[in-house]
Amino acid sequence: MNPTRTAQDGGREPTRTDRLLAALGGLVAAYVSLAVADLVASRVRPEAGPVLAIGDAVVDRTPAALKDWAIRTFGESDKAVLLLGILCLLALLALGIGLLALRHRLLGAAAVAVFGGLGALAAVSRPDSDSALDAVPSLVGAAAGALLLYVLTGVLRAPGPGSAARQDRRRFLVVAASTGLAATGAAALGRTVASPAEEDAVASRAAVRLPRPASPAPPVPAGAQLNVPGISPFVTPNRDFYRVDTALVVPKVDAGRWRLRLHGGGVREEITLTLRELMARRTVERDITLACVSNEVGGPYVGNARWLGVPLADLLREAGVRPPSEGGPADQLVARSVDGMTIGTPVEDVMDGRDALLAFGMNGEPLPFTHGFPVRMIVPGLYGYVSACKWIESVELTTFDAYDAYWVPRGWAAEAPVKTQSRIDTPRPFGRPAAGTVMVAGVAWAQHRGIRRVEVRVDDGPWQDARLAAEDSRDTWRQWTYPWAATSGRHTLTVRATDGTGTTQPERRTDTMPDGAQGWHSVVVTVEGA
Ligand SMILES: Nc1nc2c(c(=O)[nH]1)N[C@H]1C(S)=C(S)[C@@H](COP(=O)(O)O)O[C@H]1N2
Ligand SMILES: [Mo]
Repeated sequence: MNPTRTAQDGGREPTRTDRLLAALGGLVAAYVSLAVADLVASRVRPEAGPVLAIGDAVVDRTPAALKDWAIRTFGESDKAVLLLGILCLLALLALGIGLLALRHRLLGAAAVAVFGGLGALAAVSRPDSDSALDAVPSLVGAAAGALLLYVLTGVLRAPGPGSAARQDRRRFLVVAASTGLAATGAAALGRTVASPAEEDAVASRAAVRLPRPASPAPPVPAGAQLNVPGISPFVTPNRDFYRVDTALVVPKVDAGRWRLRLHGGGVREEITLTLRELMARRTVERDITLACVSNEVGGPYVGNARWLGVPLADLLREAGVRPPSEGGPADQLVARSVDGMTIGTPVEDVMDGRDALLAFGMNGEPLPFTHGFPVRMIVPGLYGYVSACKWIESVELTTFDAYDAYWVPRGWAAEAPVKTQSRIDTPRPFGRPAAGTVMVAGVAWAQHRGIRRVEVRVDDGPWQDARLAAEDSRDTWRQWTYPWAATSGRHTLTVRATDGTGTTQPERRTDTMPDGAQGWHSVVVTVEGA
């Protein structure tokens, strides 16, 4: 302890209680600054809040292998885990800053300001940040936090021994608690009262009237949906559809302000479309199964929906774009989203006659915000990260040589057709079905090639043909069942599929990185009874 400094500042010698309170003061100041920043951000732009901005910066700088691990380990909670980690780290720093402020009031306040500056920097350096206004939440929050810390430590260090010190501590606690409570209340209010921008987006979605498709999807064949408890439904309801993206806050786009820009190499004339103009074009409706490259064998990141949209190839032809096979200069189509995602798709695939869509409808309703409202891409046969750009705002024609889309420098393949997969949905792993006939059932997919055959094997027995549900289209998954005469004991069930080209899934499991997992899915169960 340095008595000179204390004397210099006119305060008494800090005790252990003072240090404890000072650390607490740091924590409260950090909390208040984040709450104030959150409140301001809720009025400006939710993504511009410091925690989210830092979170986004971390997401973009996370090595791909780590991110893939996070998706696999924490599933759709990966984002919550990341934010919790950031908050814990900030809390530790705040305790330290509180102690620092006890020694040097101004230095402590300055440290809070430095963190505010970092938050502001992260917010304005986001690819989707188009205004210096995004710095405001962090800066205002930091100013509030710095001021509070300055005041709190001032109270702790007021001169006077004994009973005066006790009074100071009481005052400290009253100021800390009341500011903390007030900030909490204000931030909570900010969260519940939608910002004007968000209200506009929600209203614009409610106002969308989907056009009647010029080319409707044929009705799903009666036999495509099997009546087996526990099987994945043929059509995945929107609320159950998996979600994978890098957005910490779901972008809420106002459809009235939305524009799609088509430009780049081989485009005769740049095209800009409003949603109304896009929906006025020739629309098609198709059932298409979407899968994520991060889906492990047997994993949940796959779903099937009825999409309504406009053929991307129509638009490209109209703009004068030719695929490479017709001598066009661009072999890569790069889609950009409002949140700065870039997704590269082979121009050849988009223009080879498959139903590559700019989709605005999903299972009969406008795209949910989480799935890309107002418009996203869907290309049958390609993993989502190389085809399914959500919240799309532009399409650029370029080459694979000239440009790497978001995931490519992070170690994922530039081109990634979907690999054939089959999954046992029921019985569940480590299930305990009763002896007798057990319906083994699941789904198999090989988008754009179709599924020709599914086989099931019990333990090391021979492969047996499963019964395939009717095929809806080769772009959709197919359900299958196998009635198994189950005998008691532990058994391993394994499935494999053969696609429309006659190729059977290889046995060996591979990693999801760099272009999708393959291998057979198996499930171990214990059959009970006779
Ligand atoms: N803007 C944007 N679009 C995106 C992504 C993203 O992170 N941002 N993720 C892609 C990935 S990896 C997949 S698998 C699909 C998932 O679409 P879904 O969330 O609607 O299921 O969206 C794709 N489109
Ligand atoms: Mo994905």
